Amino acid sequence: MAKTDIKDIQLRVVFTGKGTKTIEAEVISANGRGRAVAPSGTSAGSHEALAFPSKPEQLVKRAQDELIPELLGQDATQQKKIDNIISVVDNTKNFSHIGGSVAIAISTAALKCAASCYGKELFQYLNPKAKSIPKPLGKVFGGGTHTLLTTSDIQEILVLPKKNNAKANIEIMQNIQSDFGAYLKNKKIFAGRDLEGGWTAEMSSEQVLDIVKKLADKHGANIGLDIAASEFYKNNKYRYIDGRNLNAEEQKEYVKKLISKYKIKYVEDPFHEDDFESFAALTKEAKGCIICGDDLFTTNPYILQKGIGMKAANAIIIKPNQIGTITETLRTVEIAKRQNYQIVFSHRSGDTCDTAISQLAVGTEAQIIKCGIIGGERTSKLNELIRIEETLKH
Ligand code: 2PG
Ligand code: MG
Repeated sequence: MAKTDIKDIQLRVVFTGKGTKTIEAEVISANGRGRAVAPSGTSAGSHEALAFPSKPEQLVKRAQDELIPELLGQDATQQKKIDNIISVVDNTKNFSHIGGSVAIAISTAALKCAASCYGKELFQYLNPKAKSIPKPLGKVFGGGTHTLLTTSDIQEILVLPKKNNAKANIEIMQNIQSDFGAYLKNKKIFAGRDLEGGWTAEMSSEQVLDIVKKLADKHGANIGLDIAASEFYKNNKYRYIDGRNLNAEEQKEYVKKLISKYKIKYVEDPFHEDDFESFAALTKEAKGCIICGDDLFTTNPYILQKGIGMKAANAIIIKPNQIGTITETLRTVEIAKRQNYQIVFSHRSGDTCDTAISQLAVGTEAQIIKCGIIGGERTSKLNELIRIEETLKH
């Protein structure tokens, strides 16, 4: 048995920060090992891999019976082959047999095992030439399905700091977050935290944006939005809590108004997940703004190709668990880069302290990483960026 051959794979059920169960995988070879946990989404796109077709415990049992025997003895450095075996054993289009969470946990753990066999960090193993750190994009305020307590339909009001240094940028996000907290306290606004540690309160999106804009200007950041519009699109209209029911054209005008009023630099999912036409129109009209597809593309190379053909968006969210394997994730990244789409690696609202996305973001030379502001399981990913930055300087 070669030193990089897989000699054991362990699977277990663990928890995300949201409190839901998920899958952890450990892939072990003679001289390396890798551990990875599948994150899970709340506002999941309908074209994503099916994370949990059965209970997590049943998925572990199924993988132990059907998948792991096929993977034992395989070379951990042969990522494509490993991912192909996972897909063949699953034998569905969206991992609805083996489970997307099992697939991405094993696939990522195999990659980490391969990197550790060579004594390298994942980003270096993936790309020895990688040398830049993505800018962090962090959520200050949560609305929509990420919270119980809000009058903001927009799921995420984000900030994108302007410095070229991970630590300085993380500090800027933190300062904005804590100043926003001070504002809430001062105004005696009853507030809580959303699923990703963002503030949440009974405030409208525009009330929040008025404050965040001032704080972003003060600390040196731009503003971003994840509208997650599929979540409030019902019977052909965007249905806002304040009673507005907007058609696609009106939604586009409203988003454009927000972009110009608050000088917004990043807008994710401004329309529902199948409306490529409106994405294309906004991308054309909102010059200079990053228009990013998350639920629109679901990290799927075929759906991305369709978007490229229609000129929909100029950036893509990359969430490995949306597509289920590292091979397909990297394929989507390559296609996007060839078309000059910006790459935005992203966590999920149900996440853990796994730091793979920080490593993958650097390894693929992504421009942006969206993994929240300091707090809970987001801290691990942000601190990992600081460590990687230090490695890159030496
Ligand atoms: C999103 C994400 C992460 P979820 O919509 O971009 O912020 O949320 O994981 O719930 O899909
Ligand atoms: Mg999103």
